[in-house]
Amino acid sequence: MTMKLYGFWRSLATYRVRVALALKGLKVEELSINLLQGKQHDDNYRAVNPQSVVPALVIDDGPPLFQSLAIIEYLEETHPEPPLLPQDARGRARVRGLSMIVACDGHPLIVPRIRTYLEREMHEDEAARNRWLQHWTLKAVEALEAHLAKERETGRFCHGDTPTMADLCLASQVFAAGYFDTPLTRAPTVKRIFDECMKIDAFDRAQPLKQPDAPKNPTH
Ligand SMILES: N[C@@H](CCC(=O)N[C@@H](CS)C(=O)NCC(=O)O)C(=O)O
Repeated sequence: MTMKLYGFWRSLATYRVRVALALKGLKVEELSINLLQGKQHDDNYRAVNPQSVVPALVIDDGPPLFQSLAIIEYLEETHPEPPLLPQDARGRARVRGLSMIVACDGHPLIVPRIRTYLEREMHEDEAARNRWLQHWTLKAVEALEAHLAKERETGRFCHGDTPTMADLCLASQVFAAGYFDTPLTRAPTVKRIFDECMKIDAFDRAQPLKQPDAPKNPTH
């Protein structure tokens, strides 16, 4: 089996998939699509993912898989060990819910195409755009915190004592907070779980600045 992951060093959705692949011990060839240079809009990448977003995962000569949560669920079904979803339906609903706070509600508001639209179509200046990015980043962090701090299913990780899909999403959201100088002071549980995640090699090695296509002296 060969796997090709189309991604980009600072892509948070790619990060989620990269960690899932690493946790499951799957080897993948990574192909960098430079989002800062707009390469996601090139015809040859649109042939892979017509939405012009990363990640996309191509397995053997099958059709590309797209959307990070769908890809992670596919990996979970085809490579169940170690599990990234709980055994019980209620637990799976909680993990998926936490994941979606990030992947469906928080993250979509801060991606390059939204930032470009705010700038070019809405004529928002940089200060206003930064307010937007920080606001929506913090909202997702606070929503995670509200669940994690009070729910008894929270353990060393988001759901119990082993990492689940929710932790991949939480970690990606904390990288977003880093990109946009969003303090985590009001989210101590999120910060604690992030620190636990980063003790695991798969989370650490997948992090944006450790990718081969990351710049040596990055600016956000
Ligand atoms: N919901 C998608 C998000 C995909 C997405 O927006 N990816 C970003 C990078 S993290 C991207 O490629 N953006 C390109 C753009 O906005 O032009 C997922 O979870 O896979």
